[in-house]
Amino acid sequence: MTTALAARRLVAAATKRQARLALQHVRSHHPDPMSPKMTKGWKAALKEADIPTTMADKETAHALEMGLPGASSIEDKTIPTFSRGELPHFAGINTFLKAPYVEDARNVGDYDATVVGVPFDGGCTYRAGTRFGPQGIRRISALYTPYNYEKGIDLRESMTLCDAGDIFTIPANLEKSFDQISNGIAHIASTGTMPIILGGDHSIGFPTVRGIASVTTKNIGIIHVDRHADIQEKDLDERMHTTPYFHATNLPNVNPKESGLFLQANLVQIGIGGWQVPRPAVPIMVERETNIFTMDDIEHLGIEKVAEMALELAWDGCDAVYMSYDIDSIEAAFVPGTGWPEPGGLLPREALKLVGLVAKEGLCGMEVVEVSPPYDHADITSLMALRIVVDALGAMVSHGTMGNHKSIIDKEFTPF
Ligand SMILES: [Mn+2]
Repeated sequence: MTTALAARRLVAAATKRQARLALQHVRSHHPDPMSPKMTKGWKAALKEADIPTTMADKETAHALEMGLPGASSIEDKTIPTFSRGELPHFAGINTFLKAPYVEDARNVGDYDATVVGVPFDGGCTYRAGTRFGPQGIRRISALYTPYNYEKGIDLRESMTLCDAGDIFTIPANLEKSFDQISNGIAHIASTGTMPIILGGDHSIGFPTVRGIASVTTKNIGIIHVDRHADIQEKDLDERMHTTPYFHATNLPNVNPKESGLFLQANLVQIGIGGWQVPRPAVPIMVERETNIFTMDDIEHLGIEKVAEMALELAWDGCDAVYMSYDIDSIEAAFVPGTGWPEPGGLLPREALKLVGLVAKEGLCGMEVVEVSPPYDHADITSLMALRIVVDALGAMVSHGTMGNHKSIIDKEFTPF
């Protein structure tokens, strides 16, 4: 027998075997051979064709104009010589999502949302390093496209985003840094653009909200996701990252309700628990009736229910809601690059679900805090923080609530 004939017989035998196996594996319980077309995955695929590429085309043309035509051997004539815009993902000067850098801070109002870094770790009571948080999040954001397959949206086509760089913080001085931060955030908010703040430790949670609250007469509710309560008056004799919600809920328009003996804060605290909640925080939580959901509550009620209750409580008597997201609310295994890691928190899928549900009703601003790149591994903590931001934006764009907060800005910017 020739080698060729032997090979043909082997192939024939293999084909028969495969046919036999295929018959054995017919799934009788499968409801409908066409049902894969019923999945969200398939529907999302179809949706892509409906999304315009107007802004992407504009960006490509701009990149070519700025970066000069590519070498003659490059077949794709949209590729410039100097990388400009999104591609390649590993190249370029790294703003957040490679959004335009707005050097003249007076121009942030030209955009729907403005990313601003607050590189500050003077409020850390254990591990520092969050001064590198904004850089860490920006660096890994180069990985992302503005398109989300499942949501069927492309941020580039449905909103405008810029990066205003960082606030000039004063490393050794909390109070001066707070004033700088409030100044910056008040300016950003006063222009009508939505501030997206990349922390920084959580001490910035007070001056960020103070900045927004200063340009409106309306009431602001806060949804605070964290493993820690962050509501004692002082820690180590200063307004450290364990204290922002004591001071934020002292602001007149962040604490609008009076119920009985107590001033009831429009603060909702989600994910609180474990062995790191300082006891001095707890009586304040009780006194101000902050609305507390532990991980057990989340397990018992489910993420959807918790989000629904949080929205109801935060919006009650308020005209806008701010979201403060502490990355340490997520299970420590997923966010090693943070100051006070605590096991037993949210899983990434739960966190993203929660953020999407909270943001869909619109936010007047948001922050992601406590990312400490020096303690991170393979950028995973920064990546998670990036997802929190883009998922919030995605939810707002999907639900048409981006820009809704503009109506509350009714006071002129007054410097701190
Ligand atoms: Mn925390």
